[in-house]
Amino acid sequence: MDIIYTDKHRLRAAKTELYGGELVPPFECPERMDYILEAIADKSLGPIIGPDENPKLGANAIAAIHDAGYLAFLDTAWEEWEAEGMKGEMIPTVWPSRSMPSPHIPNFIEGKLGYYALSCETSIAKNTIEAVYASAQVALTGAEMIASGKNQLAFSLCRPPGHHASRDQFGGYCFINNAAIAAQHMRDQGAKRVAILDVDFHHGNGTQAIFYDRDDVLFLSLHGDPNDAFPHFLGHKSETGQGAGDGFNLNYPMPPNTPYSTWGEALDHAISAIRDYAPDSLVVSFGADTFENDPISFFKLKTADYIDMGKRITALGLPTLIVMEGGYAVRDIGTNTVNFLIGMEHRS
Ligand code: SP5
Ligand code: ZN
Repeated sequence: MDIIYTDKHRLRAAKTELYGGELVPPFECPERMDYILEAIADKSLGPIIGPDENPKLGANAIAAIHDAGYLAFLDTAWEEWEAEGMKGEMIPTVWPSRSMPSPHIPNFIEGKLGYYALSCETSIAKNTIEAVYASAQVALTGAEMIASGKNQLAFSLCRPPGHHASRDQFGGYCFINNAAIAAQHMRDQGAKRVAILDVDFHHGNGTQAIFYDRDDVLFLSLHGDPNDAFPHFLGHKSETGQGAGDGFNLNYPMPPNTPYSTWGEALDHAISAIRDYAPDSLVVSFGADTFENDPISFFKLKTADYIDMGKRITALGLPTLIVMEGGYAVRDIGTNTVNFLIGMEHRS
């Protein structure tokens, strides 16, 4: 399977994450990619190829999915922060919260930071945005390979991840929604319907919000119940889409300690919904944070389960782009991710 990857992810090297009232080294760290690459080499998967260098590839998709003001904020955020003499990394301290509805966009960087943030564990640091755009390019290159018919399968090894990023908010370690821009690019290149299956432990709130009123992109997410897990304020079963998108959003929230047997039943349900939708292509938002030893998550999937997961999804027989999302049990992320890829390669 072609694997799209660039070392530019290393530019995303924040030193801080606000966790449990302390500033800790971020769970979403560069070493995640090293362990995945090592496991890929061990199993001789590949080839590993760099992203397309054409800066226009997928530019329309990024502009279609994200708000222009948000993108402009990301572009200059760090400079504005430094210019104010701030000593640490960018962590928001104020939001337009429920008691301050209908906000204006402030001029001052601390106000803008809160306006465009959906959570505050995701510190913005120097060069973060360069890595974000490189990650988007990795996603778009994979989308192009599927859309052009060159590939039936491809793996965009994106870092930073994307599925928590909405049209105009970053958070949950995400800035540009890689899966969403990939799906949009497939649509722009002629796919009539695209399905996005999100199997990261966390609900793909950004992806859901982006496509919530659309029927040309079916979104399905299996995740920790938002009553108990990040992002807490989206991902309930009752959220099924609106307007033209009514019926085209499917959530499968599951409780703490869910084993693969139960998780797999939800997967089978999602797979049959995708089959009924009959999309031209599939995007899988893959996170390895469903693993039993993930430090911030609570499902109980085991290493061998990822092979079976891949086999079940690939049985759909759809042209499929896999996009990397989360996974924080760093020593096991390589084996678990590669097992999923091996399962995905079982095609008849
Ligand atoms: C892409 C992705 O996987 N993003 C995840 C972002 C999660 N950020 C918030 C983490 C808060 C975790 N609290 C867990 C308490 C466990 N004892
Ligand atoms: Zn996650």
